[in-house]
Amino acid sequence: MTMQKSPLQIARGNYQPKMPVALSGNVRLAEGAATHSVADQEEIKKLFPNTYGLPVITMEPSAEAPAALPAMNVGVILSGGQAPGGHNVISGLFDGLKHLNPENKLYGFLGGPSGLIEGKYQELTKDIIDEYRNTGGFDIIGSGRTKLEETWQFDNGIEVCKKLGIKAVVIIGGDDSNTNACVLAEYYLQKKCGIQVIGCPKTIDGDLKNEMIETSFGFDTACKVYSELIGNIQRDANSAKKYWHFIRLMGRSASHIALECALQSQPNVCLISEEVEAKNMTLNDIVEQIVEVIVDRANHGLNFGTILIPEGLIEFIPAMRILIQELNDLLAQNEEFASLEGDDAKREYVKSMLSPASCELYRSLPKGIARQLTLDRDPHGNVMVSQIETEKLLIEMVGKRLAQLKAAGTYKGKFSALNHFFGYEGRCAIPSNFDADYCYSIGITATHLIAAGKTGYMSLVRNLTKPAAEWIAGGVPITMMMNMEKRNGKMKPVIQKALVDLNGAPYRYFASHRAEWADANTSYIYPGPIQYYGPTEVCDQPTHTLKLEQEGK
Ligand code: FBP
Repeated sequence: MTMQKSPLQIARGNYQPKMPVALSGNVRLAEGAATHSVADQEEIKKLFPNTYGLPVITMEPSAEAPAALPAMNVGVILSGGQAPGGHNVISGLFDGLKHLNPENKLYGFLGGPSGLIEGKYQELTKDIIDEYRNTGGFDIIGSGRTKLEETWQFDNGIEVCKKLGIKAVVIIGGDDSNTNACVLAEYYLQKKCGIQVIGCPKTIDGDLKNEMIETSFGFDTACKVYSELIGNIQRDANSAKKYWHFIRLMGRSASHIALECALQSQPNVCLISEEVEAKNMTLNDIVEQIVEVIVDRANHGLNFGTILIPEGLIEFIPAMRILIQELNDLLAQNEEFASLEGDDAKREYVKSMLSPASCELYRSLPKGIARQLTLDRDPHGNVMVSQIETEKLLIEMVGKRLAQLKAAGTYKGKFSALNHFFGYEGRCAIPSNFDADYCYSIGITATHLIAAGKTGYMSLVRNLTKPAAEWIAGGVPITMMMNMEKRNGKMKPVIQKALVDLNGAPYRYFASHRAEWADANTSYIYPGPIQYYGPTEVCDQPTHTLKLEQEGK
């Protein structure tokens, strides 16, 4: 059965991603100086003797055609949460491979990393790839969150790759998946099995970025989708003038998405988890901050507004963090807890095991939220913050506080609140031109790294605030991004996560404007939907975050 398509889907199928000049003809790889990990250099060097210290690579245009290479097979894995542009990384890989040698083959491992371990795969042919060019989603081969960490998994991977004649595996994932890519690359070098591993920087959360990686793919599209929705809500709020909208946004621990959406839409309040932590704020402090804005606007006759809440907020409130840590330890492989029937029994058990301070906090939370805090962790040990309805918790607490103020005669407004959570709405959107172009280049770049025999590298495309023709492509050793962190009670080498930098230009811009956005002169921006065709200033703009970080504007 042929897939039915909208006119936009059909048009996007024919879109030609814009590419850096350096990737459009023959390419040579230039190597820089040896690198070091971002921290804990001695430990990381010891753990990664074969992949530590490799040079950064830059792709340069070359007048010479590359030496003909024998045909090769490559495997690709999509790992973790969906992010717009994943299909374009795969199309870039496919086109790059076929350009090098039409006999080259690309295999997709199905359902994430488990596809490699279990030998579940599909050859990706031109017909398949053409169906998915410039589309959102990860449905071409599916994704999964299986953690690649055990030797038996790596060894199964060798067997599967040998069977398929696979020379290299490309892992498209976030910080945890790329950490695994590096561990795998090191193991395969130690085993001398000849299988290369290349990572690609994916996540809507925007927290996989550093000195070399300017942004992860998907962040641009997801933020544009959420900002459109926030803008629409703001226009509705400004028309009806009767609701306060509490909008929680995906993004895991980091508040990059909330911050970017605030820069795009100028809401009345945007909470930034990293600031909450730096100021050691309690839940009550946050409530007071929101209440102050609501009361002030009510004094001007405005009983409406928008409040953005990063989904990871709860983990950054110091007392909550302690509670969550205690719950993590308590729930880790706890069969007694798992065997309890019903929410009440579980709640009583948890209360009996917590420290007195955490127990008090746990008891003070609405039951629904307390239950959400005890839901299963993901395979990397993370609390699934997307399941915790912080926006409802805040509505309840703000409502109670306003009622007190009303009773005391210091608040005369009306408080009617609506809750929203935007996350899944943006993760599979049709990639913006930025993400479509960026991802295609990431895929092509990965092919060149493979052809040059590189392993333990992340495919890199930078200079992203410039037109695509001026982008710089290359590779960065994954060990360069690593440090040691405590995971499940043990120190482990991991890619350092980038949280919002409170000294960085995006946050500073926000902090210096938020008072204007909060006050009675409503200054909402209505960004409107992503545009794929039209003037470049409408269609090809990167995020405000990227522009502020790279160019200070
Ligand atoms: P990645 O870190 O794998 O890119 O996932 C991003 C994310 O969308 C987070 O923002 C969110 O908290 C989480 O995935 C939700 O996970 P799930 O898809 O398993 O519900």
